[in-house]
Amino acid sequence: MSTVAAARPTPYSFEPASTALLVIDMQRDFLEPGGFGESLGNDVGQLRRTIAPLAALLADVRAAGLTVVHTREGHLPDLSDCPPAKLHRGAPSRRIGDPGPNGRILVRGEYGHDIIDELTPLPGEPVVDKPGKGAFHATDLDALLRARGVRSLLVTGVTTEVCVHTTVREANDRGYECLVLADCVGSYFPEFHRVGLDMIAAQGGIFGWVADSPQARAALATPSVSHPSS
Ligand code: TIU
Repeated sequence: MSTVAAARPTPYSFEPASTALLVIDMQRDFLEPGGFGESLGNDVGQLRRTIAPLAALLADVRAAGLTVVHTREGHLPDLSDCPPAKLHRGAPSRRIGDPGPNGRILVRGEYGHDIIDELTPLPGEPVVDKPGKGAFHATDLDALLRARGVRSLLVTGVTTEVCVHTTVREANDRGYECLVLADCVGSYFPEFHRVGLDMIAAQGGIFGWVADSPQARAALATPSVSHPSS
């Protein structure tokens, strides 16, 4: 058993063998110019501070042998899985499916849809393609996690108040215990980031727990003996 004592609102304990690191949508389309994030009017540079701590966490998690699952938001080339309201979002001529410097915006198989070089998945690490904001909606993520016996999720990626929040809410309702790592999630809006994290930990941890990644890495490095509650 590992415990992140400094997690809020209470210490967070997890069994590494039944824990997965979830890396949400660290795609060029959200982190680099010319993609979906920028087409919505956002400063994509806001998200880059997550890359270094996430790369360090990923290295430790891989070394500890935890399950690692990556997700990518995007759509089929014919856009048949993209709701009209989502399709019409953003600046005209720079919408989902339109050509951009990294290929067609938010379309599966395009360069911009793929994960940034710094966080490239290793062979064997599942990459879940999702059409929505939540990683459980219209995907096999739940089945994939259950097949591996995963009960706890270390949650990272972008953006804090959109895909991370939606996924944590979905996971919480499915019984997963989520620790969101504050320095490894990012938003285009610093205020939404801060409040988004507060919302997760408020009301006694209504959706989960929040901590910084160095605290989680320290917990992984110093597992304690499990004391089953009576
Ligand atoms: N727009 C925004 O903040 N995010 C998204 O559209 N997708 C994700 O968060 N991945």
